[in-house]
This record gives sequence, structure tokens and C-alpha cells, in this order.
Amino acid sequence: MSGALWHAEKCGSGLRFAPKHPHIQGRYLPLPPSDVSQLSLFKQGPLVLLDDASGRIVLEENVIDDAEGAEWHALLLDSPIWHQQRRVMYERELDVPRLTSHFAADQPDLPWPLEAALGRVRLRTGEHFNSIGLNLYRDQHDSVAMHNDRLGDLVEGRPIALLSLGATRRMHIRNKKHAPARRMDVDLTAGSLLIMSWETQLHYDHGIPKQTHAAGPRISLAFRTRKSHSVHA
Ligand SMILES: O=C(O)CCC(=O)C(=O)O
Repeated sequence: MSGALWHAEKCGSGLRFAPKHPHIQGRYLPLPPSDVSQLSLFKQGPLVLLDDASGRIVLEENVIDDAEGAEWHALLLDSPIWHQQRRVMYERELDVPRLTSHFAADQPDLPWPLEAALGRVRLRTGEHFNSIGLNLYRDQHDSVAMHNDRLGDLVEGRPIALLSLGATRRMHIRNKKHAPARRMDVDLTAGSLLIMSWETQLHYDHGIPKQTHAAGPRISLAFRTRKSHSVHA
């Protein structure tokens, strides 16, 4: 992709940015006109979705090639690593609507695809990361509610990187009440890496909603730097 990411038009007191990138949908950023040129400078390569005092979010697609990603996805899908967690909601204990798993990066029994993915993400980001959280969205009915990562568990200043394998799912990113009004819907394609700075977790929530149209399984690998990186973190 080349050229500007956004087409800007006036909307009420702000500007509506219609994204030119096919995987980024309808966002509304009430920014002053001076920010327009900044947003239109982005060229080929990583897409900078946010970069200001409230944090930085960057999406890079195709960080692993299709064949390799498909192999990692198939191996992880078939492996006996997945757990069904239960949560109490509305005074009832319910299944969490996805399967999860977790590994410390230095675990001796780290499954091979995770070792390979960790190496790739470390190289790409320059971040060491000591924790890998996994989510398996079995189909369109699985989801994760809007949330921010628990900052108390994370080393301050270290980003979170999400590597996607399998089906494309849409992520919603929304400002919290006090933060500048921003909404982004980002399609996380197989092989894409979304990097959110630590600060974004103070100002934005993110989530993967259920969807009405059919979706195959998607696995996300969440690389984090935790204060304590035990297997159970
Ligand atoms: O599946 C994703 O990409 C998001 C995962 C997520 O939000 C989390 O693990 O906290």
C-alpha cells in the first residue's frame, strides 16, 4: 500500500477520516486540521494507527508468510494446550467465550511454533517479552469483551504485541471516557502484528466482538513483558 492512509472530510466540529486501507474501518477522530498532514504522511510498511501522548498503536501485516502462519496455526490448534476458563458473570458461572493458554517465554517445554513466533516477534519489535498468552476463537461466536490489559502485571513502558493466525477477526479499539475520542475497527489478518504501547492501556479498551458471519478458528499470540512471568501469570 502506498500514499495516504486517510481521506479527511469535515464532520461537525471535527474531521472524519475515511480509511483507505481495506482492513481498517470507520473511525472518527476529532482532530485539529494540523493533524491531517501528520496522518497522511504514512507510506508503505507498518501502519501507525495512533501516535500521540495517549500512546502508540502500530499494525504490521504479513510479518510471517502464509505457509508458515498456516503451519503454526494448524499445529497449535491440534495441540493439547487449550483450557476452558470459567468466569462469574451476573451471579452465574459461565464458560469464557474462547479457549486460552499461557506460557513463560523461557519455559523448557515451549511448543515449537511459539518458540519460532517469539523469535520472529522479538526480531521485529526489538522487545524481549517474557510471556506468551494465547487465545483460540473457535468460530464467530467466540469473543473477548472490551478491556485493557492489567497494567499491574506488566513492566511499565513495555508494549504488548498481538500476532494473529488463522481467520481474520475484527478488533474494536475505543477510548476510555477521559481520553480523546477515538474509535478504530481493525481487521486482524493472518500474519499481522498489532503493537500497542503500554500507555494505550490507560486510555483505550480493546476487544474482539462476536460476529454474525461465519468465521473459522483464529489464534492470537499476545506477547507481554510481565513483572513476574510464572506459567500461571
Ligand atoms: O485476540 C486478540 O487479538 C486480543 C487478545 C486480547 O485482547 C488479550 O489477550 O487481552
